[in-house]
Amino acid sequence: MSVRTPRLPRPRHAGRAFGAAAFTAVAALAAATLLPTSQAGAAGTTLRSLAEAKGIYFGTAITQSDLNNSALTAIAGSQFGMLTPGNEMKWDTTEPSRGSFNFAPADRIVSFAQANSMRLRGHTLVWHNQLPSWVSGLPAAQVKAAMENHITTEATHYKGKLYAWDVVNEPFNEDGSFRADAFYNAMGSGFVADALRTARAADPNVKLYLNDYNIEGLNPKSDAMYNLVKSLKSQGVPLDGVGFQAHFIAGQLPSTFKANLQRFTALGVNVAITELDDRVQLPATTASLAQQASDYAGVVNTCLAVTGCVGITQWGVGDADSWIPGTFPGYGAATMYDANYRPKPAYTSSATALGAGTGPSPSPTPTAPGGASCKVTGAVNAWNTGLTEDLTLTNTGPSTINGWSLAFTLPAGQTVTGSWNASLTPTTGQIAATSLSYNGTLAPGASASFGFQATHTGNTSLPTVFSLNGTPCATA
Ligand code: G2I
Repeated sequence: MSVRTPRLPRPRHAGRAFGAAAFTAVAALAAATLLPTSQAGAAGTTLRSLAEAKGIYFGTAITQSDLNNSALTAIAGSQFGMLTPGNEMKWDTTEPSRGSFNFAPADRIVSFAQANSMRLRGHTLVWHNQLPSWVSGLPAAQVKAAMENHITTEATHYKGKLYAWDVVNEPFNEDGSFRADAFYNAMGSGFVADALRTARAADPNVKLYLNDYNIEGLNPKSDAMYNLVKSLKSQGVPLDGVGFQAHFIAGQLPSTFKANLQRFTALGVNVAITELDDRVQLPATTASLAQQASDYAGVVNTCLAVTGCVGITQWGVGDADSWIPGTFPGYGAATMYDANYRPKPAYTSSATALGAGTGPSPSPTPTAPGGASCKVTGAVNAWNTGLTEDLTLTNTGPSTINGWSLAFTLPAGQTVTGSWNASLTPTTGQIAATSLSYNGTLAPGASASFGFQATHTGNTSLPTVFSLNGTPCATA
């Protein structure tokens, strides 16, 4: 898949969508209805829908044991649209002894993501940490083959299922020198290009990332990453993006964050915030949580301001799930949800930065030929043989719509297997999606979001023409 160049106009949404206006509609109804307002944090909106309306994603990380926590999974599955397994795709779990692979724990997280129509970031193929001792104990001459086999086997197992892979994690020391780990010691800095090429050979469509911490601002470590990316791009090595972990301390967002992200996108790669948290000294105070809220808004605003910033992932769902207290004694409360999964000020500030409460975009709504009074926006999330499609219908006319039936043609090979917030019939060809009892009334400017799951035989495109009660709708 080609790299999205930073100069392309929005949308920067990684799924396919119609165009810039695709995400200016009112936030989707779907996910928020799964939670009481107190847990969702904002009635009728979710971080996921708000982020997607801005053309980016909001994600989180969970571990296998988190799947047993219903409060956590309810939030993960509704508020977030991207999921990273916290530990389960790392080498110590996936290949604990040479040639013996175990994907069961990560597969459970992949299933959870698919069940909730979330995309996935794979984390991570090559990393010095959580690396089994059999790898670090190998003679140097055998490390390359072991690394390539590990990447090939794991990336093949998840081929077509992931949005992105953190192919190499944390290759640099703080001074910008390469970390002297098993891979660097055996192969020199060329291990990075070799890892990227091996991953690309295994999965031609997944986005390939390098990921590191303390590279958010301009400093020697981010300079090293910048120079590496520049060199890899000039050699034609497959590389789609750079992940900035963003493990921040409240009040210490680097002032050069935006400028730094922009110098990376200028190299022709995407950037993503991959492990966001913002630790405060314990016990947290009203003031420290207010600072944290301001920091979270700063991160959201920075990503929104940088074309080519595709999304933000928080590391863990709530404060109870965070790695921070265990690693930085005296610090914690680093996420947007408290220990009881109640949204904190950082949740509200993030949602506000994403446009919550501002209603439909004030920009003029494009009109289709023939004076359409509707607009349809959508995005597809596809894997091997399946896809989900999220559609939003907006009433752009002056009168209230009472009951709608949206007609479109499914691309050849797609067969509907399920739907939400609309009834779809038949399952192939010319489809009518009809409103349900609770979403048929659309006042001027109002939207209804619905979607469906389908199987496909290779063509994963969106339908191109939609008509509402017989009149064509604008799509961009
Ligand atoms: O350390 C925070 C993150 C920094 N960037 C890369 C991430 O992959 C990393 O994640 C953390 C996990 O959140 C922790 O859960 O990586 C840690 C290890 O490097 C993970 O901690 C480990 C514990 O150290 C082990 O004792 C434990 O067995 O988690 C393991 C599985 O629960």
